Amino acid sequence: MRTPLVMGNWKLNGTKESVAELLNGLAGPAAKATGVEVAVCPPAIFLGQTEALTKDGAIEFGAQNCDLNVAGAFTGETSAVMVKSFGAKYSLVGHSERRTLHAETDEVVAAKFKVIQDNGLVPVLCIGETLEEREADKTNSVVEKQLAAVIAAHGVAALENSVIAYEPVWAIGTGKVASKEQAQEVHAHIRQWLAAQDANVAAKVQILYGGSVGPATAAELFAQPDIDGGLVGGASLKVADFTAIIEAAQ
Ligand code: G2H
Repeated sequence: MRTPLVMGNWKLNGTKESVAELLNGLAGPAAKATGVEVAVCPPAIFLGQTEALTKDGAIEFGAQNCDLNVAGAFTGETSAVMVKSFGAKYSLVGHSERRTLHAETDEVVAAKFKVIQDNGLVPVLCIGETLEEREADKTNSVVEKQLAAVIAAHGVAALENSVIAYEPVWAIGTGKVASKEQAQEVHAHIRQWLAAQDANVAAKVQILYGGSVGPATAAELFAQPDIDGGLVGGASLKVADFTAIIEAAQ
């Protein structure tokens, strides 16, 4: 009942030329894909180009981050209003690289979640534990705390019109993908924990897995009952790999 979503997170990669090559290369495979939503999150500077090259609607797109403010004296930032004006559907929020490299706390992430949603975009809320936290058996409590910050600020119903991406930090960009069992266990926990608060939200919300997803691992991950697709970094930068991952979700 939940449509799988395969979303590329390009991070800080690309040039005008490589973006054109990648989007033109993905256009055919995305148009042919059935039963799966395809999206990419380019760096903000490429949003206009992405809008122009995805006119057929087969590929949705979003930002990787939005500022807390929608306009004003905030040099270097990008606002949800700007992102929306390019026809974007999504914005990532709380990616672990933002949390660690830009000191975004749970509270900041919760506030950004609301700004993104209030301006007509679907927030893709990224959560996940570090290796240290996993080894200390804190995985469940960490993801609960990250979700609880959004729920405390905006209510559980706010998650209905959002996507959750579970990305164990130890699996991000490391080549160490969580096993299908490890990922499913956390996804199921997230869904059950949400269901205790709102069964409807828990049943509807797409929970993506992220962390070194590649063509070799995508199918078994996506076959898990509580994994509704993937947030894909490195492998989303290659037409052949991302195409294979889209196919694995069908
Ligand atoms: C996790 C993921 C995309 P990668 O950050 O968000 O990146 O697939 O390169 O681990």
